[in-house]
Amino acid sequence: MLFNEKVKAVVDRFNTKFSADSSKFIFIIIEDAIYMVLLLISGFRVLNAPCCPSGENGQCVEDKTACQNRKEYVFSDEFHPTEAANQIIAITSYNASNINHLLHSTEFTGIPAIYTHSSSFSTSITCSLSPTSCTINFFNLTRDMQTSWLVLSVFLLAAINCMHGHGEPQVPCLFIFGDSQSDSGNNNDLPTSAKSNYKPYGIDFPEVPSGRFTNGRTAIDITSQLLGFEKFIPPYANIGGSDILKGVNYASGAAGIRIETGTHMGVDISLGLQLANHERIVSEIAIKLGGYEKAVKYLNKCLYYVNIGNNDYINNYFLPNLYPTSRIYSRERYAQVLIDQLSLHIQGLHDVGARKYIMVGAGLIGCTPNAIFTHNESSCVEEMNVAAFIFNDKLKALVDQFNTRFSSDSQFIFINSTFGALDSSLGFKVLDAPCCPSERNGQCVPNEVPCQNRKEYVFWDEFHTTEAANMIVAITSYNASNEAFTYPMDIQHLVDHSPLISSI
Ligand SMILES: *[C@@H]1O[C@H](CO)[C@@H](O)[C@H](O)[C@H]1NC(C)=O
Ligand SMILES: *[C@@H]1O[C@H](CO)[C@@H](O)[C@H](O)[C@H]1NC(C)=O
Ligand SMILES: *[C@@H]1O[C@H](CO)[C@@H](O)[C@H](O)[C@H]1NC(C)=O
Ligand SMILES: *[C@@H]1O[C@H](CO)[C@@H](O)[C@H](O)[C@H]1NC(C)=O
Ligand SMILES: CC(=O)N[C@H]1CO[C@H](CO)[C@@H](O)[C@@H]1O
Repeated sequence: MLFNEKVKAVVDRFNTKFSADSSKFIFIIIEDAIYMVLLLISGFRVLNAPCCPSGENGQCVEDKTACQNRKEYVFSDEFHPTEAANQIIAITSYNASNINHLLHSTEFTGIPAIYTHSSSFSTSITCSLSPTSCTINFFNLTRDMQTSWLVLSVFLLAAINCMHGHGEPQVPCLFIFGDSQSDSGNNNDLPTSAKSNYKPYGIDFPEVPSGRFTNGRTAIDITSQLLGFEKFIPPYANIGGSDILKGVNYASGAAGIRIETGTHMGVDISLGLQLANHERIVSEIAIKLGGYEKAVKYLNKCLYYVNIGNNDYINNYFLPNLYPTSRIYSRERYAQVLIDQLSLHIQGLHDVGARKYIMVGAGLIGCTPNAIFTHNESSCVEEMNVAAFIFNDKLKALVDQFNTRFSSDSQFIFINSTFGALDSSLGFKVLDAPCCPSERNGQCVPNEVPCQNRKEYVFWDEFHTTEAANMIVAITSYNASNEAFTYPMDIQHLVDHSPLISSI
């Protein structure tokens, strides 16, 4: 930066000195943050790893095969940008107005639709080539653009982290508990119909269909990228050669807090079993680190993401022909039973070192295309949404209770998944129909061609959201200003928060 300032001064000086003979000097600098925003919305996915296997000197190893998806990589080797990244630099250097053009272009992947109506953003971007006041201008958005604002500020944040973090995530490890919203392959080899390792699932994911129940990345995948993890957290079922010290994903499609939830589709891994799997991983970590106490101390620093409960409604309570719970419990009572059981499991997690928790509430389960179709209604099924609201109120209260009880060593946050509509203000056009042709069970029909304009759909299949919707959720959970969405703080602040760690 010091160097750049001096170069700029030299350019000014030469332009004055040689003004008589029509010499002209220009100075090109794109602010890191702006550059990163451009990269992100242009569809780059890998920001801090090289495309080619690189040697000690940072250059490509001779004759090794490079990555296939080169347009998604910013770096070709450990130092040099890819052609795709060069293109962004060249285009914007040639004509700075092209920055605006890029931000509004539909040819690019990413989620540019979000930006189409934030006009004050686009004006401010133009000024970025003289990087002084731009960040201030980002804040000049009207109230009804608040969500876009959140999205923008986080992009910037992610950008800055990527630029300065260089591979070190903001937390050393992330453990994931949940259902199909977070599953990344744990159900692939289970005898169940609740699996998604077939096309068109994963059509926008770099590899083959991995077992994610969406077209691309899940919300927690994106969150992990915002946190600076280079690789996705591996599924428990296929840890392979992964580094379990960075975390494990235990989430299982169809699973719930209750053990019987979702079992009409086959076997799943309910929250209790996910916890048992975690205990096994903790033992392995203890072996690696040389003792249980050392392991617990390490595990204190990790993030624990718990996103479960939707299936206890969708694949239990609201299937009265298959499960008796709705005859046994009122909605109020059922929510309490779920929260009591969740509370016990969290206590178990705390016992093995968990200190920083992200507790995600139930979503608008009455607004899934499946709920609307099967109830033969034209809009959301209110009865289901009300059940989710009751559950969420109790979950938020549980977060308060834990924050009080463990105030000396732990921090819990609650994420309100019913907050904020994913609607046309964010560029979504289809809110109530799935992008992929779906089967009676609500999942995509194998090998059918899905919709082209996937960024305009909230739903991928009849239950699960698209990567575009997941992106909004992840970004707003990461940096939000509204207590109705993240309570009492967002993920970014949770990461920074340091309770008196290391109490065993
Ligand atoms: C610069 O780009 C903008 C938007 O893409 C375009 O309207 C304008 O004509 C271009 N200017 C020049 C000098 O090429
Ligand atoms: C900020 O917004 C106000 C109100 O819309 C507008 O008058 C002003 O010109 C904007 N400032 C910038 C720098 O865009
Ligand atoms: C759905 O509702 C419409 C109008 O109320 C009715 O005509 C139709 O038969 C219903 N379909 C099913 C499958 O229940
Ligand atoms: C979640 O957000 C919705 C919509 O803003 C709000 O009605 C509800 O009270 C919130 N729930 C909690 C538990 O904060
Ligand atoms: C880096 C960044 O964008 N952080 C923002 C997160 O959101 C808060 C408002 O809630 C802003 O003040 C921060 O600047």
